[in-house]
Amino acid sequence: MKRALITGVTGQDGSYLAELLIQKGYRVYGLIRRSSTVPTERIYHLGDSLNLVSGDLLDEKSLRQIIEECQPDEVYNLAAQSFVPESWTQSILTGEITALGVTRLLNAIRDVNPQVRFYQASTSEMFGKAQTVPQDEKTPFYPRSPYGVSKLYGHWITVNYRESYGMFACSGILFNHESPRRGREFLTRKVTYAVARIVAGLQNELRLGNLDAQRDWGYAPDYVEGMWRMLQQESPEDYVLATGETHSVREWVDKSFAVAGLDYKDYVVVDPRFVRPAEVDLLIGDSGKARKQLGWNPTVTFDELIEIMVEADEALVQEQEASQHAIAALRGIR
Ligand code: NAP
Ligand code: F7E
Repeated sequence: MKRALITGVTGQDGSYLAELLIQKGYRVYGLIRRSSTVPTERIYHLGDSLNLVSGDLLDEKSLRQIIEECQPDEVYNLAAQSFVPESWTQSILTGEITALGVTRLLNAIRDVNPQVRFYQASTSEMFGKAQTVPQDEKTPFYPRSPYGVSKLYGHWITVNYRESYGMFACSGILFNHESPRRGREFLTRKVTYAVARIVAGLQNELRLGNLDAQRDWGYAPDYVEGMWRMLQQESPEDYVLATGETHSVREWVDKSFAVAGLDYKDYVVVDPRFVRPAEVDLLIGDSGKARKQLGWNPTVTFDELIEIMVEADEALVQEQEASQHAIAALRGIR
């Protein structure tokens, strides 16, 4: 039985990757950081098939202990401060987790078992002010946020440990990927959740920032499959995963409202509070290398992704409303 450790297991990708590896017969360990609240909403359904271990990317000793205890064959480093706007307000913390956290984890692996196969969650945000269109593994980087800069460090330290110490370390340069498990602060989910609340009569306005940015949006479960495939190759390499299509934020908004039979212009207000100090204007990936070498292909189209997310949020809002009503009824309020 192969053993895998996933950092960031409570996040969108971590939860899908844990499901995938459990399904493939792995013994899966998920690193979870100490919190006074319970951040296990996305992995609760996995029950005892997922083994939770306590640690933090800020604490190298905890990482070394975990590698010693779990003896993983593969480590997937998905943990990060991943919300771009927050990286301006918490720039040092973002660097500590998203940049230096990678070195801490690589050091721990190297000390305990340098044969471990390592996946680093790199990002299209490293292309930032994109120097070529589309972007592939050879496109020069030009990050536009403290998050992008931190991820670029994580990317290069992964390449460097591969070249310096012969470690099996891969960097997956993933373009935006979304799902009903996406955090509600990210654009796609912020919009689909708002649409569901508007349909339910709970909200009548949605405040957004720049509607003109363009992104290459795919479906998260497809992307975790690509991560796994990278670690099954004979030699460690870096790969871009992307759909090869780009769409504007406005298009995402327009189509999400249209799925519910609404016109976004009746609800969306542009609010400068959500405009970033520096924007990534246009991302579109060329994943030709991954398609050829990994046999990887995205399976969900842009329109299908929007439908999946709007429908999931409509169901979620109905569920939330029903439980609110049930609680209120129990208290004799209604
Ligand atoms: P996410 O939902 O924001 O999840 C981030 C995870 O990191 C959470 O489990 C979080 O734990 C954990 N984490 C944060 N700080 C930590 C620390 N100090 N120690 C240990 N764990 C910590 O992110 P995602 O969308 O799943 O993305 C997964 C990874 O891929 C991230 O590294 C992201 O930057 C990268 N990426 C994402 C995309 C995308 O489109 N989704 C594209 C390219 C790259 P808590 O639950 O405790 O907060
Ligand atoms: O923004 C614009 C915003 O926050 C997308 C992370 O997973 O993908 C993600 O980073 C676009 C940007 O994602 C709002 O300005 C307009 O142009 O959903 P987002 P992101 O910044 O692309 C990459 C690949 C990662 O690696 C990151 O970890 O939408 N936008 N109005 C808005 N965005 C947000 N969040 N909120 C708005 O109100």
